[in-house]
Amino acid sequence: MSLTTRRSCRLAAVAALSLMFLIGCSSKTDTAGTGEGSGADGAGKPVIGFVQTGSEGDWRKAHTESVREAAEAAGYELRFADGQAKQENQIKALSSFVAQGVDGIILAPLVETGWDNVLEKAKKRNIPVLILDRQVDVKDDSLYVTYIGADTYNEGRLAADWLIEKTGGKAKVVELQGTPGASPTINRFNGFRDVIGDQPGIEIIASQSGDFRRSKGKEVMEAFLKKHGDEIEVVYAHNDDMAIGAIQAIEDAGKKPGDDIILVSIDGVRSAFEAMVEGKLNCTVECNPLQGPMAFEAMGKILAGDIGDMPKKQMIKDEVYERETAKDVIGSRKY
Ligand code: GYE
Repeated sequence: MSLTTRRSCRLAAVAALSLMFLIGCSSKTDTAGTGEGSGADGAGKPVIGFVQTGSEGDWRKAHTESVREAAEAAGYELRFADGQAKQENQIKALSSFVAQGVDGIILAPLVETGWDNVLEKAKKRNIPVLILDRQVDVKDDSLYVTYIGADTYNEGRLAADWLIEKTGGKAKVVELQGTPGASPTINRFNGFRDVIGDQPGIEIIASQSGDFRRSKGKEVMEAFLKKHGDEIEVVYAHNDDMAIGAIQAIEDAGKKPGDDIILVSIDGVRSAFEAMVEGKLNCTVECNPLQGPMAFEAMGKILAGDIGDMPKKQMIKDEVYERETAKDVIGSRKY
């Protein structure tokens, strides 16, 4: 689409939105619905709509902050939409950003599937979409420009490698899964299993979703302890928040987390390092949430039309941290 066509489309969208406001039908998807024109229409800064999953835990807080800060540093106007853990909210916010004619969209998708229709809308309007943090499973890959995030499949593998090393390949494990259908849940589930597959001594005796939340992690762990009691030797949690919830449940049951029950989780947030320093968490596999700078560097290139050699997937590298060395590194952690 030519620049003039895009601009007139944008103006049409702004006009349509103004009409919506006039007839008293304002969009309630929080800040997504400001209805102002984009930078290209004269307001100055390019406008990016950011659709976030929600605010399920410490990792997400750091992620949102990183995107906000990077947008400001790179001179963008960021319109923020909080999906509040519902895909339908995220889809509404995306449609609203398309109607506003923003210059670009960053989507952190709650779940992997169900995005084809709304992404087609953005494509039709020539609005580039960058997928951040979690992946999408769409029929047509040209519906987004690039994906930037962690290699969550590898994180699952790293957690399993660590566990085999730690236990000599013998353990009864309970697993706290993330949000059902989310790419990190699927990948951390599969990555872990692909590594323990040839370890007959490692057995997953229970596995359930704790929705990446501390409170839910505690609740599910309480149920696991009730049902399996002393049988449980290891907790594998798809994120640190759920592991911290599990630590509380283990303590409430009169056991010593980190010693009576080994815990390995993923993210590497500050509270996990604190738990490791206290000896209650044994290992965390890092998943870096500070993805804002990479996202805006890519967005800058996208808006400049410089995407010739841009990879479809841009993965951030992660490290493994153990409780034995946590006190030496906690001071240098950035989130
Ligand atoms: O591990 C978890 C958050 O999508 C990789 O989402 C992210 C995950 C992260 O809720 O803590």
